Amino acid sequence: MKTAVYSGSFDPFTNGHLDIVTRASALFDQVIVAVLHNPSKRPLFSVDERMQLIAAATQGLGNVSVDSFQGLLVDYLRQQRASVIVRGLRGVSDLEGELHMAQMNQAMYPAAETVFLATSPALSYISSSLVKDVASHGGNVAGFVPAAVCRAVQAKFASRQ
Ligand code: COD
Repeated sequence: MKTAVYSGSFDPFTNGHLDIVTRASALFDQVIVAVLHNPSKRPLFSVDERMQLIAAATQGLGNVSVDSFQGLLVDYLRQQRASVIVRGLRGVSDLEGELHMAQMNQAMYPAAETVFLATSPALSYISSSLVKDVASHGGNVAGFVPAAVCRAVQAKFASRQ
């Protein structure tokens, strides 16, 4: 049984993230989408909100589950008996940071491999931070995020005005 972990901040979960999970679910027996709980950051969505939105977006994928973690990703992998870290690569700007993260994780936990999936070209410009920026200025983000995320993002910014 090959279990892969797709970890991230997912604040919020975008169509780019969904594309990576969908493709990873075809490669591995089980995929856990793991939301980092980072108390030092002030996210737009709480961990619970992010988990609910990811669960709604991935409900059609039978071997995908959603969880959260705190601390080191490699400790979470050990705990879940997972052996693969899935990451998405949007372009060369992602590469150096991602490479160092993969190498550090490998040094700490050699039993795990990081697998990079190249972003689908049509989705490579989408990022959580740009989605938040567009929505904060009243822009429509329907083309960039799953429908439930779009409603939730719009509601967040409407309640702040
Ligand atoms: N298309 C495809 N993939 C995408 C897109 C897109 N449009 N947008 C983002 N992605 C990919 C990213 O490249 C990434 O692989 C993944 O989706 C998640 O992205 P984010 O931005 O939500 O999450 P990150 O990159 O901030 O997540 C970082 C982690 C939480 C994974 C990392 O900080 C971590 O593991 N922290 C735990 C502490 C730890 O172990 N530290 C040591 C690390 S060596």
